[in-house]
Parts: sequence; C-alpha cells; structure tokens
Amino acid sequence: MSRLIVVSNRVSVDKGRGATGAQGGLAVAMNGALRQHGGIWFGWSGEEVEHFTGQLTMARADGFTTATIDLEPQDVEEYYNGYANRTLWPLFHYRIDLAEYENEFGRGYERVNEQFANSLIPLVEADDLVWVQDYHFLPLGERLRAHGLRNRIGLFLHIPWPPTRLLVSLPFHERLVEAMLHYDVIGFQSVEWLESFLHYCRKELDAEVDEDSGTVRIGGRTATAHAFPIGIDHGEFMALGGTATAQRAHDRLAGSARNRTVVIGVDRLDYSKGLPERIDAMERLFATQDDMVNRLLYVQIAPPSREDVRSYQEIRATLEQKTGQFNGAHSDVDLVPIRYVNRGFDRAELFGFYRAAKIGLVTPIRDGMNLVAKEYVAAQAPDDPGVLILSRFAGAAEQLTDALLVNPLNHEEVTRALWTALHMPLDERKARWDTLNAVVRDRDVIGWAEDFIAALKG
Ligand code: GDG
Repeated sequence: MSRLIVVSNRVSVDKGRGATGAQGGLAVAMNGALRQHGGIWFGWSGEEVEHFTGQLTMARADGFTTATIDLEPQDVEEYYNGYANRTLWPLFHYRIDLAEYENEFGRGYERVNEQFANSLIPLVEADDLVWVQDYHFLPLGERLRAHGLRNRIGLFLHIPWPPTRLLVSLPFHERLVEAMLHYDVIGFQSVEWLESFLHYCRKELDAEVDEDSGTVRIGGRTATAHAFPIGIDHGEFMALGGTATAQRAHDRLAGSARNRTVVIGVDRLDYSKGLPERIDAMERLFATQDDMVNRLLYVQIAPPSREDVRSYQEIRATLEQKTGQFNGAHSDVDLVPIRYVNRGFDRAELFGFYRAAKIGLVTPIRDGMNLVAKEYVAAQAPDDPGVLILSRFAGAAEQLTDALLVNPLNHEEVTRALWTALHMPLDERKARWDTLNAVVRDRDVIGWAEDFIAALKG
C-alpha cells in the first residue's frame, strides 16, 4: 500500500479515537487515514523563529510520523494572517469588501509555499501519495513539480470556490489557479463550488474542460476536479454522546432553560457564519410574536478565532453590541433570551448542548460544508429529534435537503423557519430527521478520506 503524505497548515495529532479533546473533524480524518496508510503529516509547528532554517522536527505518532517546520514572524504575518486569512478567506466567502490585496501578502504566501516544498521534497518516496489540505497551499503542487516531484499529488479545498466574477478581482488570479492545475486531483466540498471552478478554468484560462469527468487540460497536463463532501466522524461523535460529560452538559442546559425551547448555534466567531443576521431574525420573531421571552432561549457558542485580523475584531464588537442591545430590550428580571458565550467547550459537552436544543440554527452567509449542521443532526434523540434550520449557502445544503433551508440574509424567511420549527409536529420532525441522519451517518469523514485517496491513486 502506498504511504500517505498529508500537508496542512497545522498538524494535530489526536490522543486516540474517542478522546474528548478539542479535535476538529479534519484532524480526526487525517489521523485515521495516516494510521491506516502510514506515512507523514507535514505542516507548520505553530512556532516562530527569528531566521527560517527549514529544519524539520520529526516525531512519532500512533502509526505515522509528524514533521513540522518553524516560520519567521514576517512569514506568519504575510502568508497566514495576510494572504490566507485577509485575502483568500474573505474573497472565497464572497466578501470582496473585506479582502485586502497587499503585494507583501502575495509574496509571503509564495515564499512560504516554496519553503514548504523545499522541506517536504527530501521526505517523499517514490510511491507516496501526497495530499495537500486547503487554501493555504493552492500553489504547493506546482512548487513540488518545479522541484521534480513526479508522485500523485492532490488538493482538497475546505472552503467555497467563488464565482468567476468575484475571483477575477484578485490580482494575479490566473497565476494562482494555473498553479493549482499541477495537482492531479482537486477536491471540493460541493457540486456548486466544483462547477464554479470549472467555469473559471474554461472562461479565464481557456483550458479544455470536460464537465462530466471533471478533467481540466492545460499546457499538456490534466487535473481532475471532483466534489467530495466531507462528513463528521459519526462513530466517534456518537461515542461521546454516551459519556457522563455529555449527559451533564445536556442536563445543565435543559434544566436552566426552564421549559423554554432552546435554539442553538455553535460557530467559530467568523463573519462568514452569519451571526449578526441571526440576531436580526430573532429581533423580528420577538417583535411579531407574543411572549417569546417565556418560550425561547437562544444559546450561541462562539469561540473567538483569528484575533489578529481586524475584521474579526470588528465582527466580535458588532455581536457584543447587538446581543447587548437585544437582551437589554427583551430580558425580564429573571429571563435573558440570548446567551452569547465567547468560549470553546469540550466536544462531549457540545453533544449534550446539541441534544438539549430543539432547534439547530446554522445560517452561514457562505460555508464550504459546515460540520456543525451534521453534528447537530447526529446528536438528536431518534424518538424526539429537533429541527435543523440550515443556510442554503452552506455546502451542507446540497446533502441535507430535509432541513428547513433558508436564505440567511432574508430575516423574514429565517423568522418563519424559526416559527415553523417551534411548531413542527413530532411525525414531521422524525421523518425529516431520519433522512438527514442517514446522510450524516453514511457519508462520514472516514469514507470521505477513502474516496479522496482512491481518486488520488488514479
Ligand atoms: C472549515 C470550513 C468545513 C466549534 N466550536 C467548538 C468546537 N467547534 C467545532 C465544531 C465543528 C468545527 O469546530 C467547525 O467546523 P465547521 O465545518 O462548522 O466550520 P470551520 O471551522 O469554518 O471549518 C467548513 C470544515 O472546514 C471542514 O472541511 O465544513 O465549511 O469553513 O466540528 O463542533 N469544538 C469544540 N468546542 C467548541 O466550542 N471542541
């Protein structure tokens, strides 16, 4: 069996399956795939050094090896906080108003991609499969080819692919996408992002595109693009549901709700997640329906992220102001309708919170997939499941068609969905949940990794 070389911005080794760390689904999938195939997980250590040396720190994990490098502060600023999170992330989430185009960012991004290629090359053996993760490394395949690497190389993009009309606002966009076409396989979360990508290749690069097979031919090379919708580790997540921690978290939230219906949101504090818009929809619901303060409790868990980036400081300030204003207007002396919590919880606790909530409110403005929607579904009690309200702009909406699908920018529609969810009869809740849960259970992250690796093998 070929070894697997995974490349991602950060390396996150788990403590064994079922561990209740702050692991994301991606880390779980990579650990599983690496354990099965053996190989190396390569990335940035998270550490900064005054002068970049490219020196590798190797460590043994369970069944595979990790290899990390340190970066210079300027590289972190320009490649990570800069090009990745101030340029590509907003642009790829359709927020060209927030995208910053600084030449230094682009140069830092190319420099770090070259450093990654340089450090990685000596580690790769003839039959290894190289699997690169996400928008931090769009040109890495091309860099590896420039160093003479002939192995199969794949890229999976976890975030959306923007429409051509938006992408062309990026300086040097052709160079960036052309570099991507040195990968053998390019994976997207949804058919919509895949189609946008193929459209760009045809229109802007004049590449030869076959929509049916997803092949893109340019300059004598062929890349194949496909949709591989990522899932959660269903087995691991369900095991967390059986723990005392999950039960305690459930009881704590359900007990403190005092018979109000709990609506839950769990999101990194990010402007792509549509958080202010949720409060606007709540505002409308409270304005148009009587006595909501006694009927509904909205819990929003929002651990801060990317705090070095100004747009993230701004979204945080906006939310603090909006929740404060909302609660000031709608609270009673003994009831507060929005609990806005700026910290992370253990995954087992999240399971308990999801289960205590009869409505899952997942309304990003854009999202590559959105795993919270899938976790919410998985955590429901089969005999009394809650209702998922899901943005049609999340990749997950292509699969979770039995959710209440909404346009998150249309407050009236979200308000209506909240009302429908509050009143949905048990039979309908069960019927919808059965279909949703089958997708979440059967299309999990283990199968996702297997599908991608199978395509990468060719
Ligand atoms: C990117 C793409 C794509 C959240 N709060 C806590 C916590 N979380 C966990 C959730 C979930 C994960 O973080 C978030 O995943 P999402 O998919 O919702 O969103 P992104 O972070 O933006 O992820 C996204 C994903 O990559 C995978 O490809 O789906 O579209 O943007 O698992 O539960 N975990 C813990 N405590 C928290 O408070 N432990």
